Amino acid sequence: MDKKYTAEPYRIKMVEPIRQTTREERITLLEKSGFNPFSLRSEDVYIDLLTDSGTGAMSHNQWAALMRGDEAYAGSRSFYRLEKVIKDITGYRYFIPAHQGRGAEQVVLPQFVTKPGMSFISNMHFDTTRAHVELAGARAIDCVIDECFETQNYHPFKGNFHLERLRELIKARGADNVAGIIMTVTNNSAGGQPVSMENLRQTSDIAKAHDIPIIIDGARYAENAYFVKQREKGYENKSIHEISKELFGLADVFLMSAKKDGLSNIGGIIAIKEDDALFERCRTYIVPMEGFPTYGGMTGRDMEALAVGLQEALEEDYLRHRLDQVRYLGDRLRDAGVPIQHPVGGHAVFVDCKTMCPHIPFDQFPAQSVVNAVYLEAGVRAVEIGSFLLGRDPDTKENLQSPLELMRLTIPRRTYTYTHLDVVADAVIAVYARRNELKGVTFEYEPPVLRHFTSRLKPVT
Ligand code: PLI
Repeated sequence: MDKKYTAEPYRIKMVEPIRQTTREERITLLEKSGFNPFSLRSEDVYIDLLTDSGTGAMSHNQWAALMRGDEAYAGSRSFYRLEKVIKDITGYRYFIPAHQGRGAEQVVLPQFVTKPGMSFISNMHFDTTRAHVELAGARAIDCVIDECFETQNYHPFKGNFHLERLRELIKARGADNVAGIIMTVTNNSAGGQPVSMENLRQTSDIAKAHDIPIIIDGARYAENAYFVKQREKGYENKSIHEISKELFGLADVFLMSAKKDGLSNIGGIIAIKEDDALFERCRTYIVPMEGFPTYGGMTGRDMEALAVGLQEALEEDYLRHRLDQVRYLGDRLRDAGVPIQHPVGGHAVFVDCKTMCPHIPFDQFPAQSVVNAVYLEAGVRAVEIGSFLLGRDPDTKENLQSPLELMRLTIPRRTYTYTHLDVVADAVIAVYARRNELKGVTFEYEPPVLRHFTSRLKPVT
């Protein structure tokens, strides 16, 4: 393992105490949570790796920018400042704010669903994106390369579209039944895996040849651009800004959960390249759903913080450290034999719990068992991305089997140190050592939708 790591490109100005609990306390807390760490109080978590969404630390410049917030209902100065930054980054003509990524999805995606029987095709839909596709009356089809599911094998761009399958899908369904092609960068659901520019270009060419709109789901577009710079020939000497601009040039619409690479605690972005009619429709819909088009559910101060955060997230010193933290945790686990999605992606280490615990069947949720064991071990909260999250077939009501059973150790931006990551690694390695003793879980209460958030579980005896 490369023991060296990139030191923090920042120093600490303010601290937030976190508390370690005892194992006895955690046994009680986990039981009370229904063996579902979503129901834990954050103060009972020592290191919180549930998500990188809205959990990052803001810089002093962001905190200072908050004070400039103009809270005018209409025409806020803060809106115009943010609009300028977004136009500069994307090169697009139009911007509408939303309260977060799913707010942007609920306004934009239905605009492309013009008749029954339509589908969106993505390398991989994130769960809220899938939900909004379905709520709009369309189907969500994933079309990622097979290497994405081979966790132990190296591939530099496991988020890539399967181009041949994409062509076949368009042919089989008919281009006018494809509502849009959604490029998820990075591909969150299978490991924060990047998509190469070459693959994005070819995907864009296919879409354009069939007159299909292209939408970027770019919550982590800056991390993707950094991977392109590191791994793709011809991009070594380009800036992250230039690489990102090239990505935006391939698409028609950019949707973003600004809670990730916007380095903000809240916020969403709708940016439209040049389609005046689409912009007018979205501007109309944003009002009843999110708010007036110059705030869209955000406060003026949050727009100010986002305007600064978007620019900071493109800085190479920041990105180098950010991705090296993830790499460091991944290396520590791999060196100890823990199976992970390899190579690690941009925002998290994904532990392959199907390989780790083959004795636990998919419908007893092996990754959820590992998540619970890691909490008991050290108060570290991770999240299951597998069959528990996937849910049931809407028709048969049978549990769907996910191709991967993953525990996501998601690293918030600028928040934890390498020492914290050592605590995480030690906990996961300790759980791995006694993986054969882990037992599955089953339902005590199962809600009808998005069950992973509020289910109560119990260990299988
Ligand atoms: O959580 P939102 O509504 O701001 O964004 C939804 C969303 C859209 N696309 C992608 C790729 C996401 O990762 C995403 C949210 N992700 C969360 C909450 C996560 O924990 O990964």
